[in-house]
Amino acid sequence: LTCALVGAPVQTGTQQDGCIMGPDAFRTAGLARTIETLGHRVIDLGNAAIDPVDAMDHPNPALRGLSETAAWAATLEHAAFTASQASDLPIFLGGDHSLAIGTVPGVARHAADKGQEQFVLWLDAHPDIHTLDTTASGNLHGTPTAYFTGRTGFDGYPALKAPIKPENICMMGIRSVDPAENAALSDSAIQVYDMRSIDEDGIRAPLQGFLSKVEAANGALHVSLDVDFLDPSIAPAVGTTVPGGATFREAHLIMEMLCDSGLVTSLDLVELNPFLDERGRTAHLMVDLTASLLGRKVLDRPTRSHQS
Ligand code: DIR
Ligand code: MN
Ligand code: MN
Ligand code: MN
Repeated sequence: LTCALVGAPVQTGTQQDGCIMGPDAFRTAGLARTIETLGHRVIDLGNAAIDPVDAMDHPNPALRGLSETAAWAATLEHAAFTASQASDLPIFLGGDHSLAIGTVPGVARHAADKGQEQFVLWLDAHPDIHTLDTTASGNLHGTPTAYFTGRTGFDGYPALKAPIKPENICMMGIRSVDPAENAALSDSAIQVYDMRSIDEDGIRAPLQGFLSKVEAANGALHVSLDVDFLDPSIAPAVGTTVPGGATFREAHLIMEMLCDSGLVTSLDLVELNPFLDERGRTAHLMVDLTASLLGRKVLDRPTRSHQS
């Protein structure tokens, strides 16, 4: 495969500074080298950037970073679309999770051009399904899934060319949901596997079910991996840790199954705040998870080739 690295040093979607260093922390942790060791080609497209923006008004006084975040949407949509054309697998290095307002629409436009449906696997403690009106924290990293599924109330954001169908989204690891998000999820066809469901049934059957749907539709699959999907005991470098997250093996098994499926066409690595890390530990774990997704394994097992 050819993997394209796209740095997205977005931190206007959060309260705490530090995600701006995420892309370089992933590079420092050896992401490119690790991927090359697995027999793939890596092109590093550098970091995307936005121009200075004018302030945008909104009736919700809690909102912060609105104009900058809306500007990132257009920049990253374009970067994601271009990187999808230039590679088999773009990897977006965050940056906070608001970057998915650009990466997901960009890869979805590429899929639509190829006549493919876009699917999204959302690995996160949070569903990030607030609108600009419902967010109480005002942190826009809590809003991307609402935007890219085409919910209203994102005035001033780019119009969506290829909104994601809720039934094409699978969320896993969820364990922190605000009341307005709960209402949004119960009204929607998004498949949500919260931590209780993972405790009870594991990840294998639900993930296999979702991957079968993607395969049957001949779809493109975007994986959005938030550091806080992982338990804070193994991944402390994130501003919004929530206890009771995915274990080391649950996370690797997901990546190994994704690798075996050959279905993944793009990946977000988000919410890493290197300032909160212990000697790059979380960055290294995220790199190792990416390695499992791209073919690192203990024993030889058959793997289907990646669709391009
Ligand atoms: C909370 C926390 N739901 C909020 N959100 C996120 O601020 O809206 N943390 N996304 O990653
Ligand atoms: Mn492609
Ligand atoms: Mn998130
Ligand atoms: Mn999260």
